[in-house]
Amino acid sequence: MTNTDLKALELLFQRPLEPVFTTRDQGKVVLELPDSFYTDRYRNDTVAVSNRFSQDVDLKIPVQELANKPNLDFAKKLGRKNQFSLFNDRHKEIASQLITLFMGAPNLKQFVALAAYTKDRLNPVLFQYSYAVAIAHRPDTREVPITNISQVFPSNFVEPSVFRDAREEAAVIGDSGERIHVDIPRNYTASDREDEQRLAYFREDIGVNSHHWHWHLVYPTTGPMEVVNKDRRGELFYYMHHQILARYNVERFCNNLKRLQPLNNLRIEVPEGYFPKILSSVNNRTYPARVSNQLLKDVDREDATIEIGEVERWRDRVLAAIDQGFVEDASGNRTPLDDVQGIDILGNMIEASPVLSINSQFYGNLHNQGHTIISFAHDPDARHLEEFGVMGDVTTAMRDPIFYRWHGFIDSIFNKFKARLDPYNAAQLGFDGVSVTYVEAKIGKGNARPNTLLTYWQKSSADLAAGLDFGPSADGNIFASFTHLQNAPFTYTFNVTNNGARRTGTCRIFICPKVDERNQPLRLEDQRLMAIEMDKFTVELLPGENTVRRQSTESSVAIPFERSFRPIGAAYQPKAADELARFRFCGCGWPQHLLLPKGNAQGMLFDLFVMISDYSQDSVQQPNTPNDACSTAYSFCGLKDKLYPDRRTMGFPFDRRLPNANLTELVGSFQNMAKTDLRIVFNDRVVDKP
Ligand code: CUO
Repeated sequence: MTNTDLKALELLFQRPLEPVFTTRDQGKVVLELPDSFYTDRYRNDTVAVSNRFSQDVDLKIPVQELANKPNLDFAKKLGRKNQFSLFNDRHKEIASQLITLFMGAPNLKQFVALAAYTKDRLNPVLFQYSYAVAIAHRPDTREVPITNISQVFPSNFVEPSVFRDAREEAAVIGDSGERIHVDIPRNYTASDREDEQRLAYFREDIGVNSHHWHWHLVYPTTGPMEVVNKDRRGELFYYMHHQILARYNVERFCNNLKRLQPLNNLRIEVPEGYFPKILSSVNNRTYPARVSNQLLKDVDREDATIEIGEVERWRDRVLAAIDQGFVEDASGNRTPLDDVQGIDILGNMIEASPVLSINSQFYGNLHNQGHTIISFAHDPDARHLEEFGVMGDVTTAMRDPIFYRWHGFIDSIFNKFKARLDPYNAAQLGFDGVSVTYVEAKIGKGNARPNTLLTYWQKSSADLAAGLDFGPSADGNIFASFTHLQNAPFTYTFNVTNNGARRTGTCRIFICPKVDERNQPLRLEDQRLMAIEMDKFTVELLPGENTVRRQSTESSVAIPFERSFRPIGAAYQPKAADELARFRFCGCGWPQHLLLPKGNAQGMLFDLFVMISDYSQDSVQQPNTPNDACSTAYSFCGLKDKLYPDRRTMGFPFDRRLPNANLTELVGSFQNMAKTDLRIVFNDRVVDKP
């Protein structure tokens, strides 16, 4: 990146707790601040401090004086050492004002100045979130890569003893090339006495949690309208979380656990406890735990108040609206919940976005306040001065088994709405003259058995240096190794006959579990709700026979490992323009290493389903905006500054009831669909990342 202002912006993601005047990029770069930017603590020492940190740097980036210093009183309620929650109304309001302030900076230099000035005066998590939202949405910061949250706040993602090891390694071994990779232990949150621990590899995966953070960053609920009001955002809230649940349920089957129980009763004890053990870097305390069999309570604290009864009232109103088939705004105007707009209206209303909800006074704030009640279950009236648990924070919520139970309940509301719509009919499902005659998924190029896919453990490493505040700075990266599920890359091959002129179709690939945890066959209705989207892409069909090939690594739901965990620093940035464009990623996307569920040792059985739908019913007329390099995971994340690129409702064709009794019949009735049995075999060994 040549422009030093863009460089400065990238640097502000590093070392979130350190003052802005300290060095960044492994001690190589420093921002030169106007004296008036120094906080009171350092105001009398500006010369000494800036001299100290500007020795031995390669680059000094001057920061402009601010035309007007902003009044930051609106953020005072959230202290620098408090936890920040996107589910908390007051915090969201503060973030909204800060995002508006950042978006309003008149040019790049003033944005850099504003960010540099505010960073040391605000809660660090609030700053990093609002700052990243602004970077993702300002037209002049398109080139700035958003540093992965697991690298900005690594303590939210990994077991804390690793930081002691990392600091020791960095302090003792000067040359970063000689340092060993410190090991992040796995399976450290509970023993196997806790059945839910079988899913820890999924819930506590770094890529899963950083995806979730990034999704909520791209789709905030508050802020300026141009940031919040995105095409089909309410529907995507439903769909992205619905897919997480489908995957979670399937993952449970793979581990001999039964389907999750939606948390539809807030008045009985919650059997699942969770002891996260991770540290919050803002206050250096562990996130509070929730004991087993905790009863949820009304929350009555200075930083949050919510009664369970209120959440239940909102739930009942939302369900009544679904049963009636319409919603009402504050003036009593009715909007029907139809098969196109309905799900989007419900998504924004249930999540809820106060600025997009059709009537937030009446339908309330159901999903967010559920997070709040659960996250304060251990200290609902703050008598113990504890902050919220992991459910209060989008970077950590997916670690807790209860996340899936709460979202399972939210998902059941959306599914109820979808079940009220007519089943898809032949005109919607079919594609005349197009037939899929062969389906296969196969590992590698050699003689692998078709339709047998493989998962295993892999040991990889991520660089934690950017987030190690007050750690060693002048000498390079600090790598931590961690073990995660991985799948052997594979290729899909489909033969498609086109009995007409050249035309375009959309290829939609899903895997549906065939059996439950007891190996019992699932009904189509269950398969439909647990169908996992694997990929979606456009295909050109020539007249006659066509062979469609697609790599698993090209999936429209996932992003590659390297995008989630790229090392920090100029040395790691590609130089060529096209590579740089690809590198300018958005970190939103399901981690490629969890594209496949784990399967099991015997080989877990799935239906691999493929459908070629009629592109003339799928296509979207895009506004004329520049191409975007973050398009890889568009099924889950949409496209930056563009419309969602598929006109069908998300999850099509499995988002609504289907006209057949089972999947075999469905595929038999529509030539443009096909399926085959697929086995996913899990091999219980750890392989080092090549
Ligand atoms: Cu993503 Cu509840 O919406 O955590």
